Amino acid sequence: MSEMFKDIPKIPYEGPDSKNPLAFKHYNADEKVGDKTMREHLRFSVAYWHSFCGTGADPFGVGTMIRPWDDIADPMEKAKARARGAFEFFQKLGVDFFCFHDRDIAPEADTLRETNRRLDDITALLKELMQETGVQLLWGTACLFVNPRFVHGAASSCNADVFAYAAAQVKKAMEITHELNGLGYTFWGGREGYETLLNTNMGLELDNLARFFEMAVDYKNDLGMQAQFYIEPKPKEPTKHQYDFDVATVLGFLEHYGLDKHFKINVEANHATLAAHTFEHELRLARTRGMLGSVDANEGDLLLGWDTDHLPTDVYATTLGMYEILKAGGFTTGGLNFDAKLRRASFEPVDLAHGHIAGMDAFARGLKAAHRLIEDQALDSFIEERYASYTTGIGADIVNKKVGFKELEAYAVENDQIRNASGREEYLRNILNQYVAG
Ligand code: XLS
Ligand code: CA
Ligand code: CA
Repeated sequence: MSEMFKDIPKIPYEGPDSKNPLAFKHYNADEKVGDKTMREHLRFSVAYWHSFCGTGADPFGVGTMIRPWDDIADPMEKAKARARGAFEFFQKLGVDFFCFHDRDIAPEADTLRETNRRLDDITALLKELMQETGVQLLWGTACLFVNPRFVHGAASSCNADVFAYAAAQVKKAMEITHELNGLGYTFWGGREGYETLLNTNMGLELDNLARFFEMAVDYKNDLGMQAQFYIEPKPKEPTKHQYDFDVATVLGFLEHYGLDKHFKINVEANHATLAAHTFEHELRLARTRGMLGSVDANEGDLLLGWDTDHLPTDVYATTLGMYEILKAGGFTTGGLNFDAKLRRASFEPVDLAHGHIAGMDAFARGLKAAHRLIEDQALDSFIEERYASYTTGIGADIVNKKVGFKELEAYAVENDQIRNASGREEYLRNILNQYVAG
C-alpha cells in the first residue's frame, strides 16, 4: 500500500530533552506507571470525524484542510482511501483504538437501503485494516444530526417517522460496531433537545428518548452484543437546551427510567466546561456513582462559549482527570478518545501529528503526576483528616443512621461553641503545582 501521509514519520519516544517536534517527550508506550504500562492506562483513540472528515469550514468560510484523498471524485473510492489513510495515521502515531460515526466511514446515499449497503462495504474494509494493524474499535456511534431530516431531533423529534428512521440507523450502527468487535457504543444527544418550549412537549420527548434507549438495550440483547453502552452529556450546541445536559442530569434520567444498569457515561472535557463544570467534576461525579465509562479527551477555550474541541495540552486538567480515572480503577472498556480537531489555519496533514503528540504527551504527564499524587496520598491524607469528625462520636452516629433531629438537637445544645479548621486550598494548590511540575 503506498504511503499517504508522507510528511508524518512513525512517531518515536525521545524523552523530555528531545527537540524533535515529531517525537513524544513524555508518552512512552511500554513504560510502566504503577502496575500497568502507559499504553494500558491511557488507551488512546483517534476520532475519525475530526481527523479524517473535518474540513475546517466555519460559519464564515469554506474548508481549508488538505488531505491525501482530496482529489478522488467517487465518494466510495474516497471513503476507502480515507480509511487506509486513517489506519496509516493510527500506526504512525502508535494508538490502539479509533472511534467513528456511521456517516464518517461511508457516505450517505439517496436511500437507506443503499446507505446500508455502502456501510457494509466499508465495514468489510475496516475489518481487514483492523486485522492487519491490530487497531481496535473503542466505540461506534450513529450520526443523527447532520441530515436535515433530524432538524427537530431524532428520538426526541416531534415526527414519528424520524423516530423510526433514527431507530433503523442506530440498529445498523450497532450491527457494524458488533461486527467490528467494538468495545463500546456511544449515544451522544445530537439534536436531542429543544430551542423553545413554545413548540415543545418536553414530557413526551423525554419519554420517547427513554423508549429509544430501551429498544436499543433490547436489540443489544438480540444481537448478543457485549459492547458497553455510553451516554455522553453535553449542555448545549446544537440545540439551546440539550436533554443530556451534564453527568448529574444523565444520571437522574437513567435512574428515573430504570436504565442505569445498561449504561455508563462518556465524559467529554469540553462539554464539562460548557456546562460550567470542570472536567474533573464530571469525572468525579460519574466515578462516585460507579458510572465512569470512557472519556472524550479534548479541551475548550474558556474565553469562547462554544465547543471548540481543541487537542488537549493543559497538564493541570489532564492530571486532575487522570486522578479520577485512576481512582476509578482505570479504564475497562473505555479509553481516551481524542474527540478534538485542528484549528482551521492548521490545515496541513502534519498538523494532525503535532496535535495528537501534544494530547498524548499532556495525558502521559497527567498520568504520571496523578499516579504520584495517589501513591504519596498527597491529597487523600488531607481529605481523610478533614472529614475525621464522621469516624467517631456523633459523626459516626450520623453516618450509621443512629440519630435523628431530636438526638442531634440534644447534642447541639451541649456543643454549640463550634470550631472549624481551615480548608487550606492554597496549601493544596502548592502541592498540586509540585506534582504537575514533576
Ligand atoms: C459533539 C460530540 C460528538 C460525540 C459523538 O459535540 O462530542 O462528537 O462525541 O457523536
Ligand atoms: Ca464527544
Ligand atoms: Ca465536543
